[in-house]
Amino acid sequence: MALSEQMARKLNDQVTAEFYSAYYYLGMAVAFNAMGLKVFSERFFEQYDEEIAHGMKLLRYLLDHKAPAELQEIRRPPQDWQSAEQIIQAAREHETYVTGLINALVAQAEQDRDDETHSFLQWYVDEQVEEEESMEELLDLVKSAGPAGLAAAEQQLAAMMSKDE
Ligand code: OFO
Repeated sequence: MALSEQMARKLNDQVTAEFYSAYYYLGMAVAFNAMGLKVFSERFFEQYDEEIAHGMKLLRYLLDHKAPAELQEIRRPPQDWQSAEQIIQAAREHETYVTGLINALVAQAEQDRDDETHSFLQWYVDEQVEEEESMEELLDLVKSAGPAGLAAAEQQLAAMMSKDE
């Protein structure tokens, strides 16, 4: 089924949102690196890769449906982070924001009675549940560690990351 004009436009906007998420997390990876928190930095480099994959999957969906695909500007991400907790809190809030964007796409698919896109988007709905949980877990980790316990938090995070591999 051909995508509606609104759906094609919203999916294009979501490609940009995913690439912006990648860039947003890349800025966080660089900030963690500057703070000497190498494991947190690595976690956010990985998140960058995931967000690029999310954007690519959407772009390919547009191309597979012969819908117009237009690459948009990606804005500069914030880079003046003050603490690990501030970064993770912002990442947590960002994932909630992205969940709202995905829900709006699902609503558009329902309005269009576009079952194929609705089912395609289910992957993103599930992914958002995982990403919100994962950021919540990181937030709990930095909050319970406090600024003095970040070295230990890095060790815990390294263990969590190797378990996920
Ligand atoms: Fe693409 O899931 Fe995070 O933002």
